[in-house]
Amino acid sequence: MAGIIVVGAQWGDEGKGKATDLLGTRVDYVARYNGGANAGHTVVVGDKSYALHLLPSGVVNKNITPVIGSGVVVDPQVLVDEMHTLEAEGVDCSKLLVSLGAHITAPYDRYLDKLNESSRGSSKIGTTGRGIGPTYADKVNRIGIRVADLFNEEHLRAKVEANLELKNELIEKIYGAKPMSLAENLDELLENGEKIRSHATDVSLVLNRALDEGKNVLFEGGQATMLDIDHGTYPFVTSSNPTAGGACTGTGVGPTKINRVLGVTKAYTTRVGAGAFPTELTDEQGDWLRAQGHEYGVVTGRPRRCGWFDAVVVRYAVRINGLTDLVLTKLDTLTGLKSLPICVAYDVTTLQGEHKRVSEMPIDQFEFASAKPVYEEMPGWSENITGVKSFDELPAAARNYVLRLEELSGCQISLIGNGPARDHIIVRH
Ligand code: 2SA
Ligand code: GDP
Ligand code: MG
Repeated sequence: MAGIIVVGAQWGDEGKGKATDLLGTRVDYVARYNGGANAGHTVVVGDKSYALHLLPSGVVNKNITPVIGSGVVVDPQVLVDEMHTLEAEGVDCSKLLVSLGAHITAPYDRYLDKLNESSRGSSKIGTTGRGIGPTYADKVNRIGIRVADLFNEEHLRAKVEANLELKNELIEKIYGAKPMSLAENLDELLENGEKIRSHATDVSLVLNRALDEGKNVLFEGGQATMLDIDHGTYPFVTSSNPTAGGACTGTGVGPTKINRVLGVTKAYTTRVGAGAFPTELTDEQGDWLRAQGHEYGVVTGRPRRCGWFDAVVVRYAVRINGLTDLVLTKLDTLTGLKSLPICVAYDVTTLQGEHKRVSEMPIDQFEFASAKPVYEEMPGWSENITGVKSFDELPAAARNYVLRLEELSGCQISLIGNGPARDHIIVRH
């Protein structure tokens, strides 16, 4: 029996899709546990690149059963489109299982996400516009619509009607926008509901039975630790729990069934959306990293903000998630730099005006927003390292950089990504 969690250790887009795909040869199920159509997980197989949003990255491996847990918010339109696109490319999605308890994103959620963002002026979160916040808000407010609700027209109509009454008041009175009709919500949900009906099941029961039978389950997180609603840089976060605990609540599997927790981190840092980012580079150096690393959003195409490796962030992720291993990706992107700054602490100002140096993540977001990075520098390397097969074959400077990140993070770096392809990986442990 083995439960493995893969979680983002920074602000997302660390390469979780690739890590999940890599481990896929050893697992029977891959289950998404949080987030929704805001996720963009890239899997490169041969000369094909798949951008997955709702489907777990394991879907591209025919031996794996892909699963969507109840902690995920499912936009049925995105799910149906994504399955359709993948099927057309020869990827079999017939084994997909979707929790009957997962909440669904309705057209009014997508609309409200966009209206809410455009009304916030300078305090925008920079959401993906996929209706994530409004869907989770309804879930917590106990007026959400779940997958099981899609399969009875009368019941669904009553729920959508009641919700629309509230939403349209908000849409018209607060946002001054055009209200939505029942038909434009209900028709889409009913039509897509029919298409996912055969996939809907009790995911907790399936996964627990599989684990009890000795099968391996990989829990794939969307977004990342610093975007966690409880432990991230609130309010500049997503509305779910991408952290390891979310894997249990988001699938109905207990923590005693988890054996390993893998945190994925880039060899530098990126963030998409608003919020403080202490090591951000807003100069040509940042542009260089964005160009080298092709740092653009997989969902929205937005340029990602780029900066140096932040050991305060990754050490925090090690603690919050109880990481057993780190997967370090994109080491190859740093090739060609003379010197590599690593953030080891922050100089912060408290709300009371006190200045201090901290090496642990400030929970107070006022303090975090004031953080100035304290750097140490490591020498860079110029040799092409893409596809190098063993740690010992890396240039000494690259090895030393990895060893220092490991030391500062407080967790073993077990896998090192040195290129986008499936086999661009160095296995250390
Ligand atoms: P939301 O849409 O309500 O979840 O947005 C809230 C914040 O969470 C961030 N967020 C993300 N950050 C990184 N990657 C994500 N997925 C896409 C990708 C992003 C894209 O893989 O590239 O295409 O823009 C993702 N999803 C949500 C978001 O930027 C907000 O800061
Ligand atoms: P995710 O959201 O964490 O799954 O990550 P994304 O797919 O949004 O972004 C990661 C990007 O980095 C994708 O384009 C991957 O193909 C690419 N990638 C992953 N690992 C590596 C690596 O080690 N080197 C390089 N050059 N690219 C990588
Ligand atoms: Mg992504």
